[in-house]
Amino acid sequence: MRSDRHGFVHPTSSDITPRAAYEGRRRWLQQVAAGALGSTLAAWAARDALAQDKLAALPGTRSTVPGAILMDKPTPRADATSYNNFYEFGTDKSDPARNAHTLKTRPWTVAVEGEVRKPKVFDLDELLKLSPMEERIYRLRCVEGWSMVIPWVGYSMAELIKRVEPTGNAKFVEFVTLADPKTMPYVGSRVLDWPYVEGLRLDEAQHPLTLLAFGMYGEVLPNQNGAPVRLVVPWKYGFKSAKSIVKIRFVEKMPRTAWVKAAAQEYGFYSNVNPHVDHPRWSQATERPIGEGGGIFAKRKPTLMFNGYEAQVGQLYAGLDLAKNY
Ligand SMILES: Nc1nc2c(c(=O)[nH]1)N[C@H]1C(S)=C(S)[C@@H](COP(=O)(O)O)O[C@H]1N2
Ligand SMILES: [Mo]
Repeated sequence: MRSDRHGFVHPTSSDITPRAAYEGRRRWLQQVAAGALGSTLAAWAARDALAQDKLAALPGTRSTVPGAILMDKPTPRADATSYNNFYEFGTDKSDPARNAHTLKTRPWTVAVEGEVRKPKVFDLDELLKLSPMEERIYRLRCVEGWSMVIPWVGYSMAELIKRVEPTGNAKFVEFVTLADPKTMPYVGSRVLDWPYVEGLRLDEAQHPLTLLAFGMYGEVLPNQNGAPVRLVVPWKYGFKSAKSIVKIRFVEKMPRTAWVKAAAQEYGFYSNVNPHVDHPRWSQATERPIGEGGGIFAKRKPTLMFNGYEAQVGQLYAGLDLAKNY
């Protein structure tokens, strides 16, 4: 089973498991039958369920990292928590909010290993206390062409990196996320090669804007947004921001990420937001802000180089051909 970047499931190959084939076909039939109205109703149902959620408060002091506070109005929380990409829970935007209640976020550990002098398995409570929580308002730009403005809570990934002391051989950082078929219904499918793996160059991971996030909107992360801990890399397309991380590996070679494995010609390792380099199937010049009304007819706005963070991160790529290193 494969889905395209618009979330439609195409049940094509014959080597899929019977269950995945059944679910894929059923979903597809539902989508065809229900059309846009069905999706809208599903989104409303998910919002309704969310309104009853009680999440623990997780405040953060306003970050002083340059570029960390975007002046744009944040996306309404109801949109940021009901329009998601988290393929472990389904490929529809409304699937994660509906399905991710099965995710067990405690106990939770994150193993930090590989080319480091001090490898360590961190318990979530240790990670929560590792460094003071900051609030940061970042734009998240999905490769599909939509964007949100989200007040995250967390601290710089650099805080964790300095505690494990990378060796001279550490050139890249690999982020491995949970792949539990018991709690994640789509991990049995072939939508992606699980676990969802992402990666950064070490200097990108060490950049102060690279955020290890534990919360949003002053509360702990809702499951569908990547609880209990995720990455947020604001100058890269949203898929670099791996959710529900369980392992962080420091390595010498460029990691093969889940999206590179799925379609290397479409999703490169760097995936810096770049309005001048189009995706092979669509333009990246503009984006649709979610939550400003108008649905799919909402007014699009220009996408900015490095998602607006060029002043802070442009120098990381001096001399790199960004059309080749997409
Ligand atoms: N583990 C995991 N992380 C993931 C994804 C995913 O499918 N699985 N989707 C990515 C994509 S494509 C985007 S746009 C963002 C969406 O984050 P949000 O739902 O919190 O806005 O999460 C990213 N992280
Ligand atoms: Mo995305």
